[in-house]
Amino acid sequence: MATPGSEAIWLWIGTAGMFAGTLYFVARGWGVTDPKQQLFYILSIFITTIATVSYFMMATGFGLTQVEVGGVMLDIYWARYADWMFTTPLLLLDLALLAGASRNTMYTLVGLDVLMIATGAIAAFTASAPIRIVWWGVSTALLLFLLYFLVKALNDAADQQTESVRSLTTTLRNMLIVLWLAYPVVWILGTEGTLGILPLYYETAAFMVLDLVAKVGFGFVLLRSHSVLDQVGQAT
Ligand code: RET
Repeated sequence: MATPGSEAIWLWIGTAGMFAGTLYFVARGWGVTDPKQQLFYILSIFITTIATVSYFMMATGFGLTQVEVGGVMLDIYWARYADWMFTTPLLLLDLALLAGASRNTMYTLVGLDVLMIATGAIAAFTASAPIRIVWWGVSTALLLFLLYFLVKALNDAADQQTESVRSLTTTLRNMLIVLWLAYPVVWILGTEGTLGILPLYYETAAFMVLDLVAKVGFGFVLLRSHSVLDQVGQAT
């Protein structure tokens, strides 16, 4: 267990933001009785609850460790990877369920995603700088393939949806693509990438903003209209 530096401010803001998002989803979902709608609330609430725990762990230093790379000690927030390992599959499930994608599509998306996060975590813990970059490349390749597969699978499912479900699916899909592509960029520019471009303070701020938009922002857009969620699974 190490002590966070000045970047702790962003981790506390992240904790507060994830907690506020959780409370909002719980309050909004309180009276929802339709099981189909409840499932989207359950997923969204778990996503922000896991992130609240993870941010609190990081802010208090439990989620922080150090890795020696080329004689330099890097501060590595390992709790991020534990969070992402669970929350990114849940985000993909949210979108796949909304789109009415098949079970096989869901398994494939989750499988690719778990591999992407696992290889990203290996990158973060590797002692050799060049090998870190190789793992980063493997993880990024998996992300690109995942996004390609996602677009294709959602397109294939599109003709079975009502117009408003299709439009919400497209909005969330586009949000997901833009936000998720930013993660490997922040990683490689940040301390993990060992190129020394983005100091830990700014990197932590960037991940915090991305995490908040990708979880709370995504859930907010998803749960905004109950009448749209009502139409999930209805053919046009
Ligand atoms: C890592 C390591 C380097 C390569 C790649 C990565 C991708 C991470 C992603 C994370 C998404 C997180 C989300 C969190 C929600 O709050 C692991 C940084 C490709 C895509 C959406």
